Parts: sequence; C-alpha cells; structure tokens
Amino acid sequence: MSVNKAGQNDTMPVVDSEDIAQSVVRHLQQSLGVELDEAGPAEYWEALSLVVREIDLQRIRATRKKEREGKARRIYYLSLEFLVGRLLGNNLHNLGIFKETEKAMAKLGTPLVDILENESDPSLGNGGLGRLAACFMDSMTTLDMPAMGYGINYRFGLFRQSFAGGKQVETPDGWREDSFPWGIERAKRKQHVKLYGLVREHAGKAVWEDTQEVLGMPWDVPVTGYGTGTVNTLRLWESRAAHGFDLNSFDAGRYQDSRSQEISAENISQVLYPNDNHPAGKELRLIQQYFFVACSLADLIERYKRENSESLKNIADKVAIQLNDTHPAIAVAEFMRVLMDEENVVFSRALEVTREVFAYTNHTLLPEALEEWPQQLITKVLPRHMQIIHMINYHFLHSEVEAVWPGDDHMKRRLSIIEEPDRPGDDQMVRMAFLSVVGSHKVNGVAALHSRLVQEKLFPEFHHMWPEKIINVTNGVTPRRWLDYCNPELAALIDETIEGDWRKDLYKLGAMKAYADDPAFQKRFAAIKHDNKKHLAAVIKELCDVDVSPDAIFDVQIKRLHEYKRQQMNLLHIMALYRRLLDNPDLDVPPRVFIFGAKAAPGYKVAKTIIHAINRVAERVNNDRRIKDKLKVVFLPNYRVSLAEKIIPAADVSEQISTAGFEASGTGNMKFALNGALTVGTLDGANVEIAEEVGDDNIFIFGLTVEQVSELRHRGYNPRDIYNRSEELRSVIDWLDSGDLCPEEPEAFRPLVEALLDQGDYFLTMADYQAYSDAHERIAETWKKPELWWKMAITNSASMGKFSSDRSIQDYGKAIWNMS
Ligand code: CRA
Repeated sequence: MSVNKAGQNDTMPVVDSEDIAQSVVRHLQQSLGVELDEAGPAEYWEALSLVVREIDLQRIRATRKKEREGKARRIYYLSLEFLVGRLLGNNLHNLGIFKETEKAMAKLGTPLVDILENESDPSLGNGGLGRLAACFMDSMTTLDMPAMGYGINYRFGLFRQSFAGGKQVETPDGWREDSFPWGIERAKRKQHVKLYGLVREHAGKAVWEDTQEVLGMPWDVPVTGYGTGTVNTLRLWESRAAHGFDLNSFDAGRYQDSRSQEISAENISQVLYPNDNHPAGKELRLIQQYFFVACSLADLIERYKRENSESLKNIADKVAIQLNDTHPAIAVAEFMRVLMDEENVVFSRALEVTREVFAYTNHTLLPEALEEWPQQLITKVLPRHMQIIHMINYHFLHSEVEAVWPGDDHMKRRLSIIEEPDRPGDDQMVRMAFLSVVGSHKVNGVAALHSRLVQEKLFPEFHHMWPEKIINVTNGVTPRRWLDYCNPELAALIDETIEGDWRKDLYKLGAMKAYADDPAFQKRFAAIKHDNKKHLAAVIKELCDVDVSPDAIFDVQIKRLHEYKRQQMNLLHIMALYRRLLDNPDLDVPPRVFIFGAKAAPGYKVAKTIIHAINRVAERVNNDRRIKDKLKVVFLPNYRVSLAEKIIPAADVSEQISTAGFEASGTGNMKFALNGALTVGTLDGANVEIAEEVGDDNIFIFGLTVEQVSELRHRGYNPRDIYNRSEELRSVIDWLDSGDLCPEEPEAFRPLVEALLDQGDYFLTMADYQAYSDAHERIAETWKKPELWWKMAITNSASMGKFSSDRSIQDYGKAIWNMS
C-alpha cells in the first residue's frame, strides 16, 4: 500500500478505500492463507490489523530515525500495567483512515463495526492506573515526544468475570491465545536477567554470583498518535527459560520453606496480579517487578550507548524514567547497581545521576496499598540490591536527614527506607515509596487535592526536607479514544459546531458553551445521547436479558469494586428507592436505570459480597411489575475498556461517590463529563477540579469533605446512631440482613452489614447516605426540566479542556522531564 504518496502531507497516511480493500485481500490470502469466500469478521479483523500494522511499522522506522538524529530527551514510562484496550479501531481513528476503511469493508461485504468486535481486549491492567498509562502513551505520541513504554506481556491479563447466582466467578483471560497481530517479537533485543545467588567481594569489588538466569523477550506494540507521523513503541517483556536453565532446578535445599518451588522462568510473565490499590506481597510479584525493570533498564542503556556514548555520566541529558507508582521502584537500586558495579561510578555520583533520571508518580494514599517488601525476601531474591538499598538509606539518613534534624534519631527511624519492626523478631520491611522518593528528583500526585495530601499527610517530612520535590500533575484522558472513537455522533456534531481541532487541543471545546442554551443544539445533543442509550439498551438486553428504556435516566457507576468507592451506598439508595415506590407506586419520579460494572479482587470478601447483593437486588427489582418500570438495576458482567466505550457515551449520570480523601484522582469521572453526563460526586480526587471547571451549578456535589471526615473521626463516629435515627436506612439494612434476598444462603450479606454497622463503617457510607439521597432528589428534579438538564450536560462537555491527557503530559514535560 502506498502510505505516503509523493507531494502529500506526510502526517497522515494517504490511502483510499480501494487501497485498503486491496491490502486486506492481499493479507487474507498471503499472510493468513484464507480465501475471500472463507473470510468472516474474525479473519477480516486479523487481515485489517496486519494492514494497519504495516503502516505503523513503516512509521516506527521513520520515527526512530528522526529521534536518533534529534537531541531530545527520551521518556521511558515504566509500568506493570498498560490497559490499552482494543487497538484496531483506535489506530484507524488516529491514522485518520477510519471512514475510508468503513467504505472498504462495506465493499467487501462485512461492516467494520462487526469486524472491530472481534478484537479481544488486551486486559493488561486492573483499572485507573493501567488505563492512565495507556492514555499517556497516546498523548506522548500525539505530542511527538520521543517516548517508550515498558511493561510485561502477561499471558493472562485481568480475569474474566461472570456471575453465578449473582456471585462473581473468575476465569483466566488468555487474551492473546488466538492471535495478537499488534505484538512483534524482537529477538535481537532480548535480555538476560539474574536472580537469587549471593554477593562476594573480589579485589574490593562486590560481585553478584551463583545466580539464576531468565531470559526477557521483548514484544513491541506500536503506539499511534493522532494527526502525526510519529509512532512510538510499547515494549512488553515476556519471560523464558535461559540456556535450558530453570529456576526449579536450582538448589532445592534453599527453597524448603517456601512457595517459590512453583516459580519457573516461564511463569514470571504468566499472570497479572488482580489487585487494584492493594499489593499482593508474593515473591513472584517481586520477581515480576525486578524482571521487567532489569530488562527495561538494560535495554534503554544499550540504546543510550548505541546512540550517544559508552559512558553513562551524562545519561540524564537523554533519559528520563517515570515510575508509575512504586511497582517499578526496584529500578532505583538496579540503576545504581549498573552504575556502580558495571560502570565503575562511585556511590555518591551514582546517586546524583539516578536522581536526575528518575521521577515517581504516587497514585494512592490508602495505607494498605503502600508497597513494602520484607528485607529477607529482597535479600534472597536480589542480594546485591538489598546491599545497595542499605547504602542509599545510610547516606540519606546520616547526611541528608541529619543535616535537617541533627541528632534526631526518632526522625531517622521515621524516615528510614528500611522500617524498624514493631516487635523484635518480626521482618524488617523495605518501604518502596520511601525508596522512590529518595531516588527521584520529583514526586507527583495525580490531582490537586491528592497532591496536597501527599505533601501534608503522606510525606510531610520529605516535603519539609525538599519543598520543591512533591508537585501535582492532574490526570487526564485521551479525547481520541474517549470521545472521537467511542462517541462518533457527538464528535461529528462538535466538528460541525466549533472551529478548530479539539482532538488535538481539547480546550477548544470551550466554544461549545455558547450553544449550551440554544434549543436547536440542545435537541441534537439530546438526540445523540438518546441514540447512544438505545445502543446500550441493546447491549444490556444481550448481556443481562433485561429490558430498559432509553427514556429513563441512565445512572452509571463503573469502576473497580472497592469499599472506598462506595458502590454499597449506591445499593442502599436503590433499595430505598424501591421501597419508596412500593409504598407509593404512583410516586412522581422519573424512571431510572442504575447500571453497574465492576470487578472485585478475587480475595476481597466484602467487595464480592457487594456484587452479590447488587445482583440479588437487581433480580428482585427488575421482576417486580408493581413499580411499573420506574426502576431497573443491571450489573454488566466483565467490565473492561471495550464495555466502557459503550457505556460512557450513553450515561446521563456519573456516580463518583468515594469517601473524601480516598480516590486519588479518578479518570472515569473525566470521561463521563466529556460525553455529557452529569456528575453526582463527593469533593474527592479530580472531582474537585471538575467542579471548578464546570461550575457548582452544573454538578451535584454532596457529602463530607476531607476536613469534615477527619473531624468526624476525631469526634468519634458510631454508624449505629445513624442506623437508629434513620428509618429508611434501618429498613434497607434490615432487609439486606434478613435473608429475604438470598434464601438459600441467608447469611450471605452479613459481611457487608457488619462492615457498615459493627466494624465502624470506615468508609462513612452511613454518614454520607442522607446527603447522597438528597443529591439524587436534586437530580430527579433537574431531569424534569430538559432545557436545564441539557444546558448542564453541554456545559460539562464543553468544560473538559483541562482533562485531556495531552495537558497532563505537557505538565510532566515542563515540571518533571525538563522539556522546553
Ligand atoms: N486505583 C487511584 O485509585 C487514580 C488512578 C490513576 C489509582 C485512582 O484514583 O485515578 O490510580 N491508584 O492515577 C492506584 O492504582 C496504586 O494506586 C487506581 O487506579
């Protein structure tokens, strides 16, 4: 295919539907060995992906050439998760050939929409953190930044979820089993990684010996940007056995007491740990972290040497490494090891270089989510790294902390990277967040409120020592996937209405505010939402076998299931609404459909109980004719990126109801508002900034603020008092606890009831309930005034300029990566 006809602008491939159809047929026959009359949507999907891959590869070569010649610093984004979602449709959009491809496939007799449905989601992430990494790759590429993502090519991504009797059932997701044409194995760039062994001194030098070796094989996934010829690379490592060696065969005696017997070279990259905001603490997880870090650093250092110089002393001029949370934090010690042991750089200089190169993004304040590893485990798996961590810690405590708090041993204990055990004999834990802060020149939180809490509550001493180090970069989402691609009708309406390309500069949407009041524009905006709701209603019918009306309010909560996100508060309110309707079936309320999507970590009992309870309530409500379809509840199974793309454009109400102080940012909140949903939310995470952008009149804010939460805890909080005072809450909680919703297992919902009433209601569901219920009353009242509703919806969409991940990346560029 000619992707760059002479004389034409080279930022977009110039191809027409005829070219595309021909290339598809060629790949069908020559790459896949399939004849035209045998091809179904699955074969077309693969052939079309190969066509696009061809364009990508050509552009990757051009991009690399340009970069080698340029002077720019390269950004390396290290992340254990990249939740990229389906790639074909997105790439067609970014390359600007979606419409031509639609025509081409129509000519070949299979609609493009059907073809796109054949791609399985690469679910290489848990939730927000992984999806953010994918949005950032899109933005760095769109902004023509030389960038590379490094991660793991898990054989099994996040589990598939189904329901049995309303309970979550998990099955493995072998997402690349059938085919993954986007990933290209690059054997030439494979790496060897050492593990275990011990450190000996030879002629005054530390030597790490008797190690086990595994091989890291890179798989490159091309990352396209919008409106640019730049194509970057996401390099995902897969583990293999090296020289027929296998960790299993290693000195069995040393493993007697541990599960590590099960660890073999191949299974390092076997499976993504399914926890969001909660570390698993398993040896294999530490090995995963080190494996991908070691491969990635070796790879980027090789590239630096190829393109720049053999010496690493100026590497910081060309290399910036961003740590996506603490999961890759061991990179600090690995980089120091390479500098000191392989490049003969002295400790103090090595630390300086490391700090210039590294920066760390913190994504959570949840104490249980802050990673710590037992010192003994690190010593066993990475003995040299443990020594280096001790060296860093010694220097940090005895010269840097000492300089600020001379003679203060208490402060040294508080700030030590290696934590003193609570009880003598307990394991000493290595605090990966402290290692990340000490090893980086910048640390950032992910929304203004979150970053302030990182400064004031999480790392106050570090903030005192280094007042410039901890900064904010508010998260963002790519408008290409989360508006252009997932909501094409709205994208077209916006194109018709405003000047300029909002896909590249989302602030341009601001011009739409002038139309918020315009009845004709409102009508079209509302009609698009209605259409999207019809599509979603069909998906709901297919997946849940429930009929819902697109005329009802679609009220959506999609995100991981976690008590702090408070799906349980939504549930209690739905139960209350149902009871209000039973008491008075003629109640003048707009019909509502409550839509959930969420996976619970397999080991998280209360989260699973909440899923079960929502499903049981849904079953009851949806089959009760007395309430005349005024209320429906659906829980869509197997929530993932491709489902989010269908749900978000169809939402009227976006539930962002976390306990204040717990949701670092949220990014779903931004996607919903961008697509014209109204937020009901607490003053938490990025909701605060969304409220600032849209104005208080265009959002339903409720509930306790961060300050009020801590006051309440301070005063002493007893959820039973609220239970006793509120008739409504009492009746729904008693109902949950009665066994009525699950007669075959009457105690099924006890863990939830206990969390709410007997274990202190840590997430303050009971305390915020009334304010939440009142906010829903305001929503219902507003829905009755369509001009007001659509004015608010349009204003929301028009006000989302700030929340483009392009803006986030530009902020990183200026404040962290020193890009001009
Ligand atoms: N679970 C936060 O909880 C945030 C994303 C991306 C999270 C979200 O509020 O939007 O990160 N934190 O910044 C996290 O994973 C380890 O911490 C998330 O996705």
